[in-house]
Amino acid sequence: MSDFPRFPPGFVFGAATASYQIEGAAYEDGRGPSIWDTYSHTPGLVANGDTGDVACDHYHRYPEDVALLKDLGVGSYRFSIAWPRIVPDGTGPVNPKGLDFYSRLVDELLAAGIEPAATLYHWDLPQGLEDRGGWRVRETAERFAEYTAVVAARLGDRVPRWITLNEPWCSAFLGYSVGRHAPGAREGRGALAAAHHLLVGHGLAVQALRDAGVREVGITLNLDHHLPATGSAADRDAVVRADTLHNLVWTEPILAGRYPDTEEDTWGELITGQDFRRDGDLELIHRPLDFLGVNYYRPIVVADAPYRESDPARRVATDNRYAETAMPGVRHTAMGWPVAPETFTGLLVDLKEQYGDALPPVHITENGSAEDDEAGPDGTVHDTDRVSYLRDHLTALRAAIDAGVDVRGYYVWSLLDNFEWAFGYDKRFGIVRVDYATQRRIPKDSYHWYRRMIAAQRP
Ligand code: IFM
Repeated sequence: MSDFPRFPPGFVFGAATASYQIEGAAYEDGRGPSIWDTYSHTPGLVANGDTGDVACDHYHRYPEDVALLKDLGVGSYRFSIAWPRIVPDGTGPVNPKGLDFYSRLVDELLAAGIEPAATLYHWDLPQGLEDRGGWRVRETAERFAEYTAVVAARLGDRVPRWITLNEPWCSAFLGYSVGRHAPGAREGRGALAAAHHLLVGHGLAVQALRDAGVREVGITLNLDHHLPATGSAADRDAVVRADTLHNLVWTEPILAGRYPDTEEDTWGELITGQDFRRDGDLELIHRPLDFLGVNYYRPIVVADAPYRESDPARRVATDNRYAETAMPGVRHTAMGWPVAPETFTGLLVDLKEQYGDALPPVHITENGSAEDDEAGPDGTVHDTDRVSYLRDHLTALRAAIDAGVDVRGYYVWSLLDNFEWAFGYDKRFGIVRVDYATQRRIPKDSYHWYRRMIAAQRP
Protein backbone atom coordinates (compact mmCIF):
# COMPACT_ATOMS: atom_id res chain seq x y z
CA MET A 1 0.00 0.00 0.00
CA SER A 2 1.35 3.43 -0.93
CA ASP A 3 0.58 6.58 1.01
CA PHE A 4 -0.67 8.29 -2.14
CA PRO A 5 -4.21 9.68 -2.12
CA ARG A 6 -6.40 7.74 -4.56
CA PHE A 7 -8.81 9.38 -6.99
CA PRO A 8 -11.86 8.13 -8.87
CA PRO A 9 -11.35 6.47 -12.27
CA GLY A 10 -11.09 9.06 -15.05
CA PHE A 11 -9.79 11.79 -12.75
CA VAL A 12 -7.34 13.93 -14.76
CA PHE A 13 -3.93 14.91 -13.45
CA GLY A 14 -2.14 17.74 -15.15
CA ALA A 15 0.37 20.53 -14.89
CA ALA A 16 -0.13 24.22 -15.65
CA THR A 17 1.85 27.19 -16.94
CA ALA A 18 1.10 30.58 -18.53
CA SER A 19 2.45 32.32 -21.61
CA TYR A 20 4.16 35.41 -20.22
CA GLN A 21 5.63 33.43 -17.35
CA ILE A 22 7.48 30.89 -19.49
CA GLU A 23 7.56 31.65 -23.21
CA GLY A 24 10.12 34.41 -23.62
CA ALA A 25 10.65 35.25 -27.32
CA ALA A 26 8.93 38.52 -26.55
CA TYR A 27 10.00 40.16 -29.79
CA GLU A 28 9.80 37.20 -32.15
CA ASP A 29 7.58 36.17 -35.02
CA GLY A 30 5.42 39.27 -34.94
CA ARG A 31 4.35 39.22 -31.28
CA GLY A 32 3.08 42.63 -30.20
CA PRO A 33 3.74 44.23 -26.82
CA SER A 34 1.57 43.32 -23.85
CA ILE A 35 0.80 45.26 -20.69
CA TRP A 36 3.22 42.97 -18.86
CA ASP A 37 6.08 43.97 -21.18
CA THR A 38 5.35 47.59 -20.38
CA TYR A 39 4.95 46.96 -16.66
CA SER A 40 8.04 44.79 -16.24
CA HIS A 41 10.17 47.24 -18.21
CA THR A 42 9.12 50.10 -15.95
CA PRO A 43 11.90 50.52 -13.38
CA GLY A 44 10.99 49.62 -9.82
CA LEU A 45 7.84 47.60 -10.47
CA VAL A 46 9.22 44.05 -10.66
CA ALA A 47 11.81 42.56 -8.29
CA ASN A 48 15.36 42.83 -9.65
CA GLY A 49 14.04 44.51 -12.79
CA ASP A 50 13.14 41.02 -14.10
CA THR A 51 11.08 40.78 -17.29
CA GLY A 52 9.51 38.00 -19.35
CA ASP A 53 11.73 38.75 -22.37
CA VAL A 54 13.44 35.36 -22.14
CA ALA A 55 11.72 33.64 -19.19
CA CYS A 56 12.08 29.84 -19.62
CA ASP A 57 12.55 30.17 -23.38
CA HIS A 58 9.64 27.76 -23.73
CA TYR A 59 8.83 29.28 -27.14
CA HIS A 60 11.91 27.49 -28.47
CA ARG A 61 12.19 24.65 -25.97
CA TYR A 62 8.61 23.44 -25.94
CA PRO A 63 9.51 19.96 -27.30
CA GLU A 64 11.76 19.42 -24.26
CA ASP A 65 9.00 20.65 -21.95
CA VAL A 66 6.43 18.38 -23.55
CA ALA A 67 8.87 15.47 -23.11
CA LEU A 68 9.01 16.31 -19.39
CA LEU A 69 5.21 16.27 -19.25
CA LYS A 70 5.11 12.92 -21.01
CA ASP A 71 7.59 11.41 -18.60
CA LEU A 72 5.56 12.85 -15.72
CA GLY A 73 2.57 10.89 -16.97
CA VAL A 74 0.03 13.73 -16.93
CA GLY A 75 -3.19 13.36 -18.88
CA SER A 76 -3.54 17.08 -19.59
CA TYR A 77 -1.42 20.21 -19.87
CA ARG A 78 -2.85 23.65 -19.18
CA PHE A 79 -1.09 26.47 -21.00
CA SER A 80 -2.18 29.94 -22.00
CA ILE A 81 -2.22 31.70 -25.32
CA ALA A 82 -0.56 35.10 -25.60
CA TRP A 83 -3.17 37.35 -27.18
CA PRO A 84 -0.46 39.72 -28.55
CA ARG A 85 1.06 36.83 -30.51
CA ILE A 86 -2.28 36.32 -32.27
CA VAL A 87 -3.52 39.91 -32.64
CA PRO A 88 -0.36 41.95 -32.04
CA ASP A 89 -2.12 45.25 -31.55
CA GLY A 90 -5.28 43.80 -29.98
CA THR A 91 -7.29 44.93 -32.95
CA GLY A 92 -6.55 44.60 -36.63
CA PRO A 93 -4.66 41.91 -38.51
CA VAL A 94 -4.10 38.40 -37.19
CA ASN A 95 -0.51 37.14 -36.99
CA PRO A 96 -0.37 33.65 -38.54
CA LYS A 97 3.01 32.90 -36.97
CA GLY A 98 1.49 33.25 -33.51
CA LEU A 99 -1.22 30.73 -34.34
CA ASP A 100 1.40 28.43 -35.87
CA PHE A 101 3.33 28.31 -32.60
CA TYR A 102 0.32 27.11 -30.59
CA SER A 103 -0.63 24.72 -33.34
CA ARG A 104 2.84 23.13 -33.13
CA LEU A 105 2.58 22.95 -29.34
CA VAL A 106 -0.84 21.30 -29.53
CA ASP A 107 0.39 18.71 -32.05
CA GLU A 108 3.41 17.95 -29.88
CA LEU A 109 1.13 17.39 -26.87
CA LEU A 110 -1.28 15.18 -28.78
CA ALA A 111 1.61 13.12 -30.14
CA ALA A 112 2.72 12.62 -26.52
CA GLY A 113 -0.78 11.46 -25.56
CA ILE A 114 -1.52 14.61 -23.52
CA GLU A 115 -4.78 16.56 -23.80
CA PRO A 116 -4.23 20.29 -24.27
CA ALA A 117 -6.21 22.67 -22.03
CA ALA A 118 -5.94 26.23 -23.32
CA THR A 119 -6.47 29.43 -21.36
CA LEU A 120 -7.27 32.37 -23.60
CA TYR A 121 -6.34 35.15 -21.20
CA HIS A 122 -3.72 34.84 -18.50
CA TRP A 123 -3.11 38.56 -18.13
CA ASP A 124 -1.05 39.52 -21.19
CA LEU A 125 -3.41 42.11 -22.68
CA PRO A 126 -2.12 43.69 -25.91
CA GLN A 127 -0.73 47.09 -24.98
CA GLY A 128 -2.63 48.59 -27.91
CA LEU A 129 -5.90 47.76 -26.15
CA GLU A 130 -4.72 49.17 -22.84
CA ASP A 131 -3.93 52.38 -24.71
CA ARG A 132 -7.60 52.49 -25.72
CA GLY A 133 -8.80 52.04 -22.13
CA GLY A 134 -7.98 48.40 -21.38
CA TRP A 135 -10.54 46.44 -19.36
CA ARG A 136 -12.11 49.70 -18.20
CA VAL A 137 -13.89 49.84 -21.55
CA ARG A 138 -16.34 47.49 -23.19
CA GLU A 139 -14.47 47.42 -26.46
CA THR A 140 -11.80 45.19 -24.88
CA ALA A 141 -14.43 42.54 -24.14
CA GLU A 142 -15.57 42.68 -27.76
CA ARG A 143 -12.00 42.38 -29.10
CA PHE A 144 -11.48 39.45 -26.71
CA ALA A 145 -14.40 37.60 -28.27
CA GLU A 146 -13.01 38.21 -31.76
CA TYR A 147 -9.58 36.93 -30.76
CA THR A 148 -11.23 33.89 -29.13
CA ALA A 149 -13.06 33.09 -32.35
CA VAL A 150 -9.78 33.27 -34.33
CA VAL A 151 -7.98 30.94 -31.94
CA ALA A 152 -10.89 28.50 -31.68
CA ALA A 153 -11.15 28.31 -35.48
CA ARG A 154 -7.52 27.21 -35.67
CA LEU A 155 -7.20 24.99 -32.58
CA GLY A 156 -10.77 24.06 -31.67
CA ASP A 157 -10.60 20.71 -33.46
CA ARG A 158 -7.63 19.58 -31.36
CA VAL A 159 -8.01 21.32 -27.98
CA PRO A 160 -10.82 19.76 -25.96
CA ARG A 161 -10.77 22.00 -22.85
CA TRP A 162 -10.98 25.80 -22.98
CA ILE A 163 -10.67 28.37 -20.21
CA THR A 164 -11.77 31.90 -21.05
CA LEU A 165 -10.06 33.89 -18.27
CA ASN A 166 -7.54 33.08 -15.62
CA GLU A 167 -8.17 34.70 -12.22
CA PRO A 168 -10.03 37.82 -13.35
CA TRP A 169 -9.77 39.06 -9.75
CA CYS A 170 -6.07 39.67 -10.33
CA SER A 171 -6.69 41.38 -13.68
CA ALA A 172 -9.34 43.73 -12.26
CA PHE A 173 -8.21 44.41 -8.72
CA LEU A 174 -4.45 43.86 -8.65
CA GLY A 175 -4.24 45.47 -12.08
CA TYR A 176 -6.60 48.43 -11.76
CA SER A 177 -6.91 49.19 -8.04
CA VAL A 178 -3.96 47.86 -6.05
CA GLY A 179 -1.55 48.52 -8.92
CA ARG A 180 0.64 45.54 -8.12
CA HIS A 181 -0.04 43.93 -11.50
CA ALA A 182 -0.08 45.39 -15.01
CA PRO A 183 -1.24 47.92 -15.99
CA GLY A 184 -0.44 49.21 -12.50
CA ALA A 185 -3.47 51.48 -12.12
CA ARG A 186 -4.81 52.62 -8.73
CA GLU A 187 -8.42 53.44 -9.40
CA GLY A 188 -11.83 52.77 -7.89
CA ARG A 189 -14.46 52.93 -10.56
CA GLY A 190 -11.90 51.80 -13.18
CA ALA A 191 -11.37 48.55 -11.31
CA LEU A 192 -15.09 47.86 -10.96
CA ALA A 193 -15.59 48.62 -14.65
CA ALA A 194 -12.68 46.27 -15.44
CA ALA A 195 -14.29 43.50 -13.35
CA HIS A 196 -17.55 43.94 -15.23
CA HIS A 197 -15.95 44.02 -18.68
CA LEU A 198 -13.92 40.91 -17.86
CA LEU A 199 -17.22 39.19 -17.04
CA VAL A 200 -18.75 40.44 -20.30
CA GLY A 201 -15.63 39.30 -22.20
CA HIS A 202 -16.01 35.89 -20.60
CA GLY A 203 -19.66 35.65 -21.69
CA LEU A 204 -18.88 36.69 -25.24
CA ALA A 205 -15.95 34.26 -25.41
CA VAL A 206 -18.15 31.40 -24.17
CA GLN A 207 -20.46 32.15 -27.07
CA ALA A 208 -17.57 32.23 -29.56
CA LEU A 209 -16.28 28.89 -28.26
CA ARG A 210 -19.76 27.34 -28.47
CA ASP A 211 -20.09 28.63 -32.04
CA ALA A 212 -16.78 26.92 -32.83
CA GLY A 213 -18.16 23.66 -31.41
CA VAL A 214 -15.41 22.97 -28.87
CA ARG A 215 -15.92 20.19 -26.31
CA GLU A 216 -15.59 21.86 -22.89
CA VAL A 217 -15.76 25.50 -21.84
CA GLY A 218 -15.05 27.00 -18.43
CA ILE A 219 -13.44 29.85 -16.54
CA THR A 220 -10.75 29.80 -13.86
CA LEU A 221 -11.32 31.74 -10.64
CA ASN A 222 -8.91 32.12 -7.74
CA LEU A 223 -11.48 31.62 -5.05
CA ASP A 224 -10.33 32.38 -1.55
CA HIS A 225 -11.30 30.86 1.75
CA HIS A 226 -11.54 33.75 4.22
CA LEU A 227 -11.28 33.29 7.96
CA PRO A 228 -11.94 36.07 10.50
CA ALA A 229 -8.88 36.96 12.57
CA THR A 230 -11.08 37.04 15.70
CA GLY A 231 -14.73 36.39 16.50
CA SER A 232 -15.50 40.13 16.61
CA ALA A 233 -18.41 41.48 14.57
CA ALA A 234 -16.02 43.91 12.86
CA ASP A 235 -13.74 41.09 11.66
CA ARG A 236 -16.73 39.07 10.50
CA ASP A 237 -17.94 42.09 8.50
CA ALA A 238 -14.48 42.37 7.00
CA VAL A 239 -14.80 38.73 5.88
CA VAL A 240 -18.03 39.61 4.06
CA ARG A 241 -16.25 42.46 2.27
CA ALA A 242 -13.33 40.20 1.37
CA ASP A 243 -15.71 37.47 0.16
CA THR A 244 -17.55 39.99 -2.01
CA LEU A 245 -14.35 41.41 -3.45
CA HIS A 246 -12.63 38.10 -4.12
CA ASN A 247 -15.32 35.54 -4.77
CA LEU A 248 -18.91 36.73 -5.05
CA VAL A 249 -18.12 39.38 -7.63
CA TRP A 250 -17.44 36.45 -10.00
CA THR A 251 -19.44 33.50 -8.72
CA GLU A 252 -22.73 35.33 -8.32
CA PRO A 253 -23.05 36.59 -11.92
CA ILE A 254 -21.44 33.51 -13.50
CA LEU A 255 -23.17 30.78 -11.51
CA ALA A 256 -26.34 32.45 -10.29
CA GLY A 257 -27.02 35.21 -12.83
CA ARG A 258 -27.12 38.02 -10.25
CA TYR A 259 -24.81 40.61 -8.75
CA PRO A 260 -23.76 40.07 -5.11
CA ASP A 261 -26.33 41.43 -2.66
CA THR A 262 -23.42 42.63 -0.49
CA GLU A 263 -21.95 44.84 -3.20
CA GLU A 264 -23.54 48.07 -2.02
CA ASP A 265 -22.19 47.62 1.51
CA THR A 266 -18.79 46.88 0.04
CA TRP A 267 -18.49 49.59 -2.60
CA GLY A 268 -21.23 52.11 -1.87
CA GLU A 269 -21.85 54.71 -4.56
CA LEU A 270 -18.98 53.45 -6.68
CA ILE A 271 -21.11 50.50 -7.70
CA THR A 272 -24.60 51.94 -7.42
CA GLY A 273 -23.73 55.01 -9.48
CA GLN A 274 -22.03 53.04 -12.28
CA ASP A 275 -23.00 53.16 -15.93
CA PHE A 276 -20.96 50.29 -17.31
CA ARG A 277 -23.58 47.59 -16.72
CA ARG A 278 -26.09 47.16 -19.51
CA ASP A 279 -29.40 45.37 -19.75
CA GLY A 280 -28.81 41.83 -20.90
CA ASP A 281 -25.29 41.61 -19.47
CA LEU A 282 -26.23 39.17 -16.73
CA GLU A 283 -27.76 36.76 -19.26
CA LEU A 284 -24.57 36.99 -21.28
CA ILE A 285 -22.34 36.32 -18.28
CA HIS A 286 -24.57 33.57 -16.90
CA ARG A 287 -24.12 31.17 -19.82
CA PRO A 288 -23.93 27.48 -18.88
CA LEU A 289 -20.41 26.16 -18.37
CA ASP A 290 -19.02 22.64 -18.63
CA PHE A 291 -16.68 23.16 -15.70
CA LEU A 292 -15.47 25.70 -13.19
CA GLY A 293 -11.71 26.04 -12.84
CA VAL A 294 -10.60 26.77 -9.28
CA ASN A 295 -7.11 27.90 -8.35
CA TYR A 296 -6.35 27.42 -4.69
CA TYR A 297 -3.21 28.12 -2.68
CA ARG A 298 -4.01 29.33 0.83
CA PRO A 299 -6.60 30.70 3.23
CA ILE A 300 -6.73 34.43 3.91
CA VAL A 301 -7.07 35.55 7.52
CA VAL A 302 -8.99 38.80 7.49
CA ALA A 303 -9.13 41.55 10.11
CA ASP A 304 -11.13 44.72 10.08
CA ALA A 305 -9.02 47.74 9.23
CA PRO A 306 -9.83 51.41 8.82
CA TYR A 307 -9.29 52.82 5.36
CA ARG A 308 -5.64 53.60 5.15
CA GLU A 309 -6.40 56.13 2.44
CA SER A 310 -9.28 58.54 2.47
CA ASP A 311 -9.65 58.82 -1.33
CA PRO A 312 -13.04 57.21 -2.04
CA ALA A 313 -11.70 55.85 -5.31
CA ARG A 314 -9.47 53.60 -3.23
CA ARG A 315 -12.50 51.98 -1.60
CA VAL A 316 -12.19 49.22 -4.16
CA ALA A 317 -8.60 48.32 -3.38
CA THR A 318 -8.58 45.10 -1.43
CA ASP A 319 -5.59 46.25 0.58
CA ASN A 320 -7.62 49.23 1.69
CA ARG A 321 -10.75 47.34 2.75
CA TYR A 322 -9.38 44.86 5.30
CA ALA A 323 -6.08 43.69 6.70
CA GLU A 324 -4.63 40.30 5.88
CA THR A 325 -2.90 38.77 8.87
CA ALA A 326 -0.64 35.76 9.40
CA MET A 327 -2.19 32.47 10.50
CA PRO A 328 -0.84 31.34 13.83
CA GLY A 329 0.58 27.85 14.27
CA VAL A 330 1.09 26.87 10.63
CA ARG A 331 4.00 26.93 8.20
CA HIS A 332 4.06 29.76 5.64
CA THR A 333 5.48 29.28 2.14
CA ALA A 334 8.11 31.48 0.48
CA MET A 335 5.22 33.75 -0.57
CA GLY A 336 4.31 34.15 3.11
CA TRP A 337 1.13 32.15 2.48
CA PRO A 338 -0.21 29.94 5.29
CA VAL A 339 -0.30 26.21 4.60
CA ALA A 340 -3.69 24.94 5.78
CA PRO A 341 -4.89 22.18 3.46
CA GLU A 342 -8.15 21.60 5.34
CA THR A 343 -9.28 25.03 4.13
CA PHE A 344 -9.09 23.67 0.57
CA THR A 345 -11.71 21.07 1.49
CA GLY A 346 -13.70 23.79 3.26
CA LEU A 347 -13.70 26.10 0.26
CA LEU A 348 -14.98 23.41 -2.11
CA VAL A 349 -17.61 22.08 0.27
CA ASP A 350 -18.88 25.61 0.94
CA LEU A 351 -19.03 26.31 -2.79
CA LYS A 352 -21.15 23.22 -3.33
CA GLU A 353 -23.42 24.19 -0.45
CA GLN A 354 -23.75 27.71 -1.81
CA TYR A 355 -24.55 26.84 -5.42
CA GLY A 356 -25.84 23.25 -5.33
CA ASP A 357 -26.70 21.98 -8.78
CA ALA A 358 -25.72 25.32 -10.32
CA LEU A 359 -22.10 24.40 -9.63
CA PRO A 360 -20.68 22.67 -12.69
CA PRO A 361 -17.99 19.98 -12.33
CA VAL A 362 -14.82 21.49 -10.92
CA HIS A 363 -11.26 21.28 -12.18
CA ILE A 364 -8.52 22.47 -9.86
CA THR A 365 -6.63 24.41 -12.49
CA GLU A 366 -3.79 25.47 -10.17
CA ASN A 367 -2.39 24.44 -6.81
CA GLY A 368 1.18 24.41 -5.61
CA SER A 369 3.72 26.26 -3.51
CA ALA A 370 6.69 28.56 -3.83
CA GLU A 371 9.53 27.38 -1.66
CA ASP A 372 13.07 28.57 -1.03
CA ASP A 373 14.52 25.68 -3.00
CA GLU A 374 18.17 24.97 -2.61
CA ALA A 375 19.85 23.23 -5.50
CA GLY A 376 22.66 20.78 -4.77
CA PRO A 377 25.93 20.90 -6.75
CA ASP A 378 24.36 18.75 -9.46
CA GLY A 379 21.30 21.00 -9.55
CA THR A 380 18.98 18.53 -7.80
CA VAL A 381 16.40 19.94 -5.39
CA HIS A 382 15.10 18.01 -2.40
CA ASP A 383 11.96 20.08 -1.96
CA THR A 384 10.40 18.21 0.93
CA ASP A 385 8.12 21.10 1.86
CA ARG A 386 6.62 21.20 -1.63
CA VAL A 387 6.11 17.42 -1.59
CA SER A 388 4.24 17.70 1.74
CA TYR A 389 2.22 20.62 0.41
CA LEU A 390 1.12 18.67 -2.67
CA ARG A 391 0.39 15.47 -0.77
CA ASP A 392 -1.66 17.28 1.88
CA HIS A 393 -3.61 19.35 -0.64
CA LEU A 394 -4.38 16.33 -2.79
CA THR A 395 -5.55 14.52 0.33
CA ALA A 396 -7.75 17.53 1.19
CA LEU A 397 -9.11 17.49 -2.36
CA ARG A 398 -9.98 13.82 -2.04
CA ALA A 399 -11.87 14.69 1.15
CA ALA A 400 -13.92 17.26 -0.78
CA ILE A 401 -14.79 14.63 -3.39
CA ASP A 402 -15.83 12.27 -0.60
CA ALA A 403 -18.03 15.04 0.78
CA GLY A 404 -19.89 15.20 -2.54
CA VAL A 405 -18.08 17.85 -4.60
CA ASP A 406 -17.78 16.79 -8.24
CA VAL A 407 -14.08 17.44 -8.93
CA ARG A 408 -12.77 16.00 -12.17
CA GLY A 409 -9.16 17.14 -12.41
CA TYR A 410 -6.12 18.69 -10.75
CA TYR A 411 -3.31 20.70 -12.35
CA VAL A 412 -0.17 21.36 -10.36
CA TRP A 413 1.21 24.90 -10.50
CA SER A 414 3.67 24.84 -11.99
CA LEU A 415 5.51 22.58 -14.37
CA LEU A 416 8.48 24.96 -14.41
CA ASP A 417 9.97 27.64 -12.20
CA ASN A 418 8.95 30.82 -13.97
CA PHE A 419 8.36 34.58 -13.94
CA GLU A 420 6.25 35.11 -10.83
CA TRP A 421 4.87 38.51 -11.87
CA ALA A 422 5.93 41.36 -9.56
CA PHE A 423 8.21 38.91 -7.70
CA GLY A 424 10.18 38.21 -10.87
CA TYR A 425 12.23 35.00 -10.84
CA ASP A 426 12.80 35.12 -7.06
CA LYS A 427 9.85 32.89 -6.27
CA ARG A 428 10.00 29.33 -7.54
CA PHE A 429 6.75 27.38 -7.94
CA GLY A 430 8.06 24.70 -10.34
CA ILE A 431 8.24 20.98 -9.84
CA VAL A 432 11.04 21.29 -12.39
CA ARG A 433 13.89 23.64 -11.57
CA VAL A 434 14.96 26.05 -14.28
CA ASP A 435 18.57 27.17 -14.15
CA TYR A 436 17.96 30.50 -15.86
CA ALA A 437 21.64 30.98 -16.80
CA THR A 438 21.69 27.80 -18.91
CA GLN A 439 17.95 27.09 -19.30
CA ARG A 440 18.66 23.60 -18.01
CA ARG A 441 15.56 21.84 -16.64
CA ILE A 442 16.09 19.68 -13.55
CA PRO A 443 13.15 17.73 -12.13
CA LYS A 444 12.83 18.28 -8.38
CA ASP A 445 11.84 15.65 -5.83
CA SER A 446 8.27 16.97 -6.11
CA TYR A 447 8.26 16.06 -9.82
CA HIS A 448 9.30 12.51 -9.00
CA TRP A 449 6.72 12.34 -6.20
CA TYR A 450 3.91 13.61 -8.47
CA ARG A 451 4.99 11.13 -11.16
CA ARG A 452 4.76 8.22 -8.70
CA MET A 453 1.43 9.50 -7.39
CA ILE A 454 -0.02 9.58 -10.91
CA ALA A 455 1.38 6.11 -11.66
CA ALA A 456 -0.13 4.77 -8.42
CA GLN A 457 -3.63 5.62 -9.70
CA ARG A 458 -3.45 2.95 -12.38
CA PRO A 459 -5.51 -0.09 -11.44
O1 IFM B 1 1.96 32.37 -10.86
C1 IFM B 1 0.63 32.58 -10.53
C2 IFM B 1 -0.26 32.29 -11.71
O2 IFM B 1 0.08 33.05 -12.81
C3 IFM B 1 -1.69 32.59 -11.37
N1 IFM B 1 -2.09 31.94 -10.15
C4 IFM B 1 -1.22 32.05 -9.01
C5 IFM B 1 0.19 31.70 -9.38
C6 IFM B 1 1.12 31.81 -8.15
O3 IFM B 1 1.10 33.09 -7.64
